[in-house]
Amino acid sequence: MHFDVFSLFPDMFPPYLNESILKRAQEAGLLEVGLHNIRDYAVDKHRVTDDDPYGGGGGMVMKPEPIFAAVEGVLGAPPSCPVILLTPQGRSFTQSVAEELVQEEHLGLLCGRYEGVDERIREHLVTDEISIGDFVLTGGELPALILIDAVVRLIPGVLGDPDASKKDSHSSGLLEHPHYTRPPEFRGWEVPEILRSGDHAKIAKWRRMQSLKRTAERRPDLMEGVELTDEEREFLDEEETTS
Ligand code: 21W
Repeated sequence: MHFDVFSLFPDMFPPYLNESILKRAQEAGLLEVGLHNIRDYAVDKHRVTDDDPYGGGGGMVMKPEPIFAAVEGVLGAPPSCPVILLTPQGRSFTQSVAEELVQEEHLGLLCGRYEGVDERIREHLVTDEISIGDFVLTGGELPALILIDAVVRLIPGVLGDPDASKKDSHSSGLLEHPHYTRPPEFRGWEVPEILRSGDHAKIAKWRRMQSLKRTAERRPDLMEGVELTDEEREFLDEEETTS
């Protein structure tokens, strides 16, 4: 999969992209990320990329010319792939959006700064707008990294276990059960006996019940789409009345 990122701060990307799983994905030829500095496409003497808003008010707006030149220079005119603007006004990024985007071979990611981009960029260059959540950041660079991270781990072969991403809590629709590793006792706190019993059917059932209990407690909104057996429903009712 190939991403081309357009930003005023492309140096923010390599420190994250060049570690761990994303580094390995690039070494394996499963991921390619082109980093493009929008300022390199500004042709005036001072290479200006922003300007005052028409109509007045504070803040600066990213100018259209350098962004069109950068995106069309790299991706063609019109661009040969989707161009996603990271913006607080975009549709919310979720696991299902990540699953949709991993179907694409090539994506352009445009990172805004300041108060935002000239509206003509949205109207005539960008094909999709994505927000990573309802909080205010300083720009689209971290959102672009988050999008890349979530999408790349869904590319077959990127995670060690080919089915690893299918076990994700957000794919099953439930939060995960508790995890334990050695030692069996730490500061007097023991690992649940059942996990050390070797009885895999019992362990699977315990994990399912823990998953349901956690999800019901912490994310009741996620329980909407979950199908429960009679036994699971009774267990949850019991948990609710005893806690
Ligand atoms: C933050 C740009 C605020 C524009 C007065 C009223 C990309 C982002 C961003 C940013 C504004 C994402 C204002 C979640 C985010 C991003 C920078 C406009 C200014 N002044 N997802 N409003 N959160 N943020 N507000 O911030 O570019 S995806």
